[in-house]
Amino acid sequence: MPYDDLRQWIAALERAGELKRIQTEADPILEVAEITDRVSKSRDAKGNPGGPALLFQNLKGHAGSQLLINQFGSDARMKLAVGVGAYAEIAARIRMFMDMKSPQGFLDKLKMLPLLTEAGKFFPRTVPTGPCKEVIKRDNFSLNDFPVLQCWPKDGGRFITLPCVTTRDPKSGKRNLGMYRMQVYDERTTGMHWQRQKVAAEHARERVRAAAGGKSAAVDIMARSSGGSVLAEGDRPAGKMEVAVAIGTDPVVTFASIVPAPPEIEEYLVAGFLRGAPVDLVKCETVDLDVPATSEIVLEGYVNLDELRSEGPFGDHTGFYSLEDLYPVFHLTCITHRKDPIYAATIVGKPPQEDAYMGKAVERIFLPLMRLNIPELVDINMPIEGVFHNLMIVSIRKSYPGQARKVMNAVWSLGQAMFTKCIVVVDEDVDVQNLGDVALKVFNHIDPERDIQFTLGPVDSLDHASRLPDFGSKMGIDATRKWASEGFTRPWPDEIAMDAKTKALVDAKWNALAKELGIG
Ligand SMILES: Cc1cc2nc3c(=O)[nH]c(=O)nc-3n(C[C@H](O)[C@H](O)[C@H](O)COP(=O)(O)O)c2cc1C
Ligand SMILES: [Mn+2]
Repeated sequence: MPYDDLRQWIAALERAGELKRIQTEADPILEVAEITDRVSKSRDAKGNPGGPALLFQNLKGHAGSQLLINQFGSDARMKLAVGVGAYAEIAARIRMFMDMKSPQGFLDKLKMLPLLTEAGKFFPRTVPTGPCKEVIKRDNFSLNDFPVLQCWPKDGGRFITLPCVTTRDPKSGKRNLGMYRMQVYDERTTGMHWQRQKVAAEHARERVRAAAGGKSAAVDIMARSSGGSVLAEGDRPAGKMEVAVAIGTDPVVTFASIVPAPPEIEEYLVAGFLRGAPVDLVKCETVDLDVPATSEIVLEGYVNLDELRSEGPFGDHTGFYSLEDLYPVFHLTCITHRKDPIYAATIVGKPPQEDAYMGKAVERIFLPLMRLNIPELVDINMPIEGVFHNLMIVSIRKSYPGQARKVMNAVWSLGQAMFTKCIVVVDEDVDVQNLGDVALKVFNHIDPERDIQFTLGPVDSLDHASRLPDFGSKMGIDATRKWASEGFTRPWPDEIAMDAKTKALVDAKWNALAKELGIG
């Protein structure tokens, strides 16, 4: 059963023993982060990492406020959020829809009806009103009313860390949801950290292009003072772009905000698919956008197309601070919220933290979709310490010479996978989920000079090592076994394995031997 809102989700977490209420006073400045970080890095009685979700109920300076954090912060909770026991269930549902063939006759059409009926449930619905309108503040509102966190000592200030930011594509009218952190500048102004390769940034660029009368095809609206924009600072056209932000939604909507959906696909549809039920939306008060009806808090406002402001630093999920840079500025025009709103937050920092489990869910759910472009893909692993964009290990079924390099290029061309700094390609007999197996085979099998592929291209904005911000090099390692058709003619050794007969002999003696040796 899908959760209708954050409160149903909190109740479900509590029933599952996955939530702890914290009555001890905690300061949203640094203290909540330190507590949550320790919990994230703890293990339960069974040795599972992540700790429980935390509902802080006694926040310094915010009497009566509640703050939810670490809601996705374990494998079990992330699966509970999307309502599955295993991500393979979602992958199977995706495949079911992808496998749809054109019906050949009446019977085929009949068989397809249940699928089509199910698909009908995915589309969001607009409803007249909802709980997020219980309190509407068009004036006298302030972000200081909420226990917004400062996560790390050198952060530029307080940041809204779990915002579902919605914008509209001026051309197609489609709505996007993206999670882009927001630095609180004052009671009614924040930063808007959409990185230039993300969908909301493109929505802004579309508006700049239109306002510039098509003067420029290539506009970097977030050009640093060092340059990089075709439009000089003074030439940027004036104009506004409406933005709305939902904080504290049902867990699937929040999760949908981080999925790298193609720009043509509304995340509300993704959320509907994952929930198996539509997301109910309500119209905003002061902007022409829709937000989930049951959101705890909604911030409405706009971004000026010609305004940038220094944002950061911010302790990020790389384990390092992302540096100060110029980003758009969000001006609030209205806040609506539920009575006694629950503020939802996360912290990012050295892994593992909450976002690691969200990333793993994305990895598993997107595998069947990646196979649409890369059919030879067997499995992928983005190890948590690789912080998603630094390392992707992929196994492939190799069928022709040079295929590993084709796969690298395919990954680098695939949406946000373009940011992957290192790709390691192995044959299908390597278990990419077993990093020991990967290390053994990869480093045995490569001739480094021959097997490493470098390329240049866009890199993650969070990469602090690239030669330039957002632009740098990437590396692929072809660790597949090389073929004669690839110029490798030396004999290839067999992998060591004991023969079955000897194994059976030792199996028969093993109980006695294990006792004698004192091993399990
Ligand atoms: C906790 C968290 C914080 C994030 N913060 C940002 C951010 O500040 N800026 C950004 O561009 N992406 C951020 N992301 C990643 C985006 O949410 C992700 O790339 C998403 O796909 C963007 O949506 P879009 O493809 O519709 O642009 C964050 C992800 C998570 C899980
Ligand atoms: Mn999107």
